Amino acid sequence: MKERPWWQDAVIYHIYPRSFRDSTGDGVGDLPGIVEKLDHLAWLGVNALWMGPVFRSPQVDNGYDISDYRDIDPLFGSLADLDHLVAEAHRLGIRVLLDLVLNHSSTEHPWFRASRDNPRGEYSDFYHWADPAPNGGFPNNWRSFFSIPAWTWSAERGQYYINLFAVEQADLNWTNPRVRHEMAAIANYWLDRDVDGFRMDVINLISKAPGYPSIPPGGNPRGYYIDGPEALGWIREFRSRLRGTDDVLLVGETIGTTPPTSRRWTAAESRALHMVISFEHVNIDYGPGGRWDYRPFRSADLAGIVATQQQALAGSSWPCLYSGNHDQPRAVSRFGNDGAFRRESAVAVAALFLLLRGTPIIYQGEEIAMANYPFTAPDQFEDVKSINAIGELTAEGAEAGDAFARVKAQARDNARTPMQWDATETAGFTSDGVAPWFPVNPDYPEWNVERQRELAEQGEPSVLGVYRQLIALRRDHTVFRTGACEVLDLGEDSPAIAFRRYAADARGGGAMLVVINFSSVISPLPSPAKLGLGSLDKQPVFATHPKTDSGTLQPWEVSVFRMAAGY
Ligand code: ISL
Repeated sequence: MKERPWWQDAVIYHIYPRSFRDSTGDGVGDLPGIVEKLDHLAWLGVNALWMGPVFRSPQVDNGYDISDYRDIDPLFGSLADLDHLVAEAHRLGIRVLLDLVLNHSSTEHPWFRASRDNPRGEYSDFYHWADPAPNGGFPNNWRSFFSIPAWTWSAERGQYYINLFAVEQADLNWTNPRVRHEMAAIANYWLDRDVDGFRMDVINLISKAPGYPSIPPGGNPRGYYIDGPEALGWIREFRSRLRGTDDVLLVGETIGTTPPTSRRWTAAESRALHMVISFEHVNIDYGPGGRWDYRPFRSADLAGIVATQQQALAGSSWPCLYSGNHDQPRAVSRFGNDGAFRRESAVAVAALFLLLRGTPIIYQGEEIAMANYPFTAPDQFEDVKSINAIGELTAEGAEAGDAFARVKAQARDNARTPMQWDATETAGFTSDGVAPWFPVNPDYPEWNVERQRELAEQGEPSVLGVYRQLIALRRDHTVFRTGACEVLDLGEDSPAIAFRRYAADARGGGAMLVVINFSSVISPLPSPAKLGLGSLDKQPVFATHPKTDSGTLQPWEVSVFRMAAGY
C-alpha cells in the first residue's frame, strides 16, 4: 500500500515574517525572531510552517516584489539565519515551506532593468511588453488586482509592460523557456538548502492569452490571465524539474479559479500541484462590485461553499483548509463575532477549518482570536492595495467616509498587525521603546499568547487551548486525516453547519459527526433525521458546552460525536 504523503497528515502554520517577532529591535519581524518562537508552534502541535517571502525586495508589496530570488533581505536576516531556522524547525519535527513569487518580479530585479533598457538584449523577452493600442492607449483593458490598469508605460523601452499587481511588480513572461528554466533553478536552489516545499504565489496567473486580447464588457478574466491556456502544463514542467519531487510539497495560490479547475490541477495524475489555496469561501462577502462592496452572508451560504469545495476535491484531490491569511480581514471578525462571542466564535471557526477533509493552514494570530484593527482614518493603511482602493473608490465618486468604511472592513492591513505574544509594551513583538513597523492592536493586554496559554494550563477556556486540542484530535483520530467528508444540507435557514467524516476505506477507523452553531443566537439542534442522531455514541469526543438534552445549541456551540460502528 502506498504511504500517504506527509502533508496529508500535516497542520501548517502560516507566518507573516515582518509581523511575527522582531529580535533585532528595528521594529520589523525577522528570521531569528521566528526561531525564538518555534516552541510556540511545537506546543500547538503543528508540523509545518509557511513563511511569507523573505527574499531581497524593495518591499513595495511587503516582499511579494522580489529583486533577488537567491538571497535573504537584510531586513529579515541572512542566508545563515535561514539555514539555522530550517535546521531548528526540523529538529522540532516542523517542515519549512517558502513562498515563491514566480508570476512577477520587482522592477528592481536586474532582469527587468536589462529587459527595459535593452529591447534587443538577452533579457528582452523576460517580461510581457506591448505597443500602445492604435489610439495610443493601453494595449488592452486588463485591470490589476490593485485597482489600477494592468499595464505601465516604460519611457526607456517605449512600450507597456504587464503588472497584475503594483506598478513595481512586473509579470514574468513564462512563454520564454529561459524564464521557465530560471524558475525551476530557483526552486532547486532552495531545495538544496533543505526546505520542504513551496507555496506558489498566484501561480494560476502565469499564462496570458496569446495576443493579449481585451476582455469583452462584463466578461471574466478567466482564460485571459486567470487559469490561462498554458498554466497547467508549465506547472507540470516546473515540478518535473525539481530535485526530490516526491517529497516536495507544492501548494499553489490560485486566485479566481473554479472548483473543477482546482480538482484538475491537484489530481494526482496531473502531476502539477498537491493542493491549491482557492478563494470561494473568502469571497463570500463580495457583492457585485467586488471586494469593496460588502454583502452580509448566512451560515448556509458558507456551508454550501464548503460543501462544493469538499465535493470537488473528493477522492484523488486534496483540499487546503484556511479561514484567513495576510490578504484577508481577520477570520474571527469576518466569519465569527469579535464582540460578544469572540472566544466562542473563534473556536467555532477553528473547528470548521481544522476538522474538514484536507490540510489546515492556521494563519498567525488566529489561534488567539486576533481581530481586525480599529482603523479610524485612511492614512493609517500601509498596504498598497488599500491605498489604491481608496484612490479608485474616490475617483469613482464615493464619498470619503464611505470609501474608508468599505476598505476598512476588508483591508489586508487588518491581518498584518504584530503578533500578540504577551501583555508588555508592543505585545512582546519587539523591544521596549521601539515602534513596531505597524501598530499593535490595542486589545493585546487581554488577547495574547501568554495569557491564553496560562488559561489553557489552568484548564480555563481559551482559544489557544482549543486550537491545541483540535490539532490533537486530528492527530489521534485517523478518520479526521484520512476519512471522506460529507457536509450536511441543513436547509437555507439553519444557522448550524454540520459534517460527517467517515472511513473512505477499510483503514479509516470509525466515523465522526461535527455540529457547529455558526451564529450568535441559541438555535435548534438540527433534526435527528438530518444528523443521523440515533447512532451517536453518548459522549462527545469534543464539546464546547456541557451536553444538554434540550435540543438546542448555544451560540457558536461545537460538538464532535463519534458515530456508531457500521455507519
Ligand atoms: O488582490 C487580492 C484579492 O483581490 C489580494 O488579496 C491578493 O493580492 C491576492 O490574494 C494574491 O495574493 C498574493 O499575491 C500578491 C500579494 O500582494 C499577496 O500578498 C499574495 O498573497 C501579489 O504578489
